[in-house]
Amino acid sequence: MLLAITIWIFTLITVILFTDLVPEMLELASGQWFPETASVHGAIVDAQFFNTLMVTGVVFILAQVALGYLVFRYRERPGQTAYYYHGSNKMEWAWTAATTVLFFVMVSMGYGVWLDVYVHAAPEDAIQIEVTAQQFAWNIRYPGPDGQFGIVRPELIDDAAGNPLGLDPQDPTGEDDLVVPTMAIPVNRPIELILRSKDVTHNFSVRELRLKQDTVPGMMIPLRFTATKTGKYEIACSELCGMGHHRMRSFLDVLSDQGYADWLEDQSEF
Ligand SMILES: [Cu+2]
Repeated sequence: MLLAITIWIFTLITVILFTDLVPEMLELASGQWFPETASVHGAIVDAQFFNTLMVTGVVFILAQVALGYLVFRYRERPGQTAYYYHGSNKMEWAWTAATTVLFFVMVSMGYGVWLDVYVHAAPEDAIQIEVTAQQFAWNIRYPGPDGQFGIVRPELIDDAAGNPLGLDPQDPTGEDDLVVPTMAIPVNRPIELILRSKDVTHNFSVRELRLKQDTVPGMMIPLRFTATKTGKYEIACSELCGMGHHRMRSFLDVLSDQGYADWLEDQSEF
């Protein structure tokens, strides 16, 4: 009896902790869980997260209530002895099927966002930006006015000489390439990032954009999004990548169209 009640009480406490109620009472800011979203797909990701939490929450509560009930129902009583029961194949089929259906329904709800970020080609007017991670910095490259990235050669990489990507000076398309340590983009414009890494696996992550993607040596991984709010957001490396991992960060400035144009002009003056 005591065990059954304990199970129910723990269930209740868990549910309360997961709602906004108690964190607010404890004066933890209710928005502490997620920073406000700043991208088109971010709102959908949040909705998906919320729906998943609701569905799993309901299943969790039902399962715990049933567990407590069974503990209570089959408690020790005089004259009652335990016996072996193989279980029900029918029931096992039923809940396995139910879980499978639930899983596929939830996957299909989030699938569109996944396709937009990783699979569907970016719109024509998307701005392409290359992001190359290295221990322990981010190199952000813009193709410049010609819209084309210059050729890079690994053997030409020379951090000390200011050529961290190994840009080939023989290649004219690379002459106007802009390589900077922080990223700036215009608001409400589709962006296509191309993620690369020079050494080990890093992870490009911006919380407000709801983006988190590994950068893998030897791979060019596309990441497409549209920022919806101007502001300054942290770009953090979210993959433990070595001793300096903690200081591997940069910033993303989401600017107005004019602000972005001004920023580009400022950069090319160097
Ligand atoms: Cu890193």
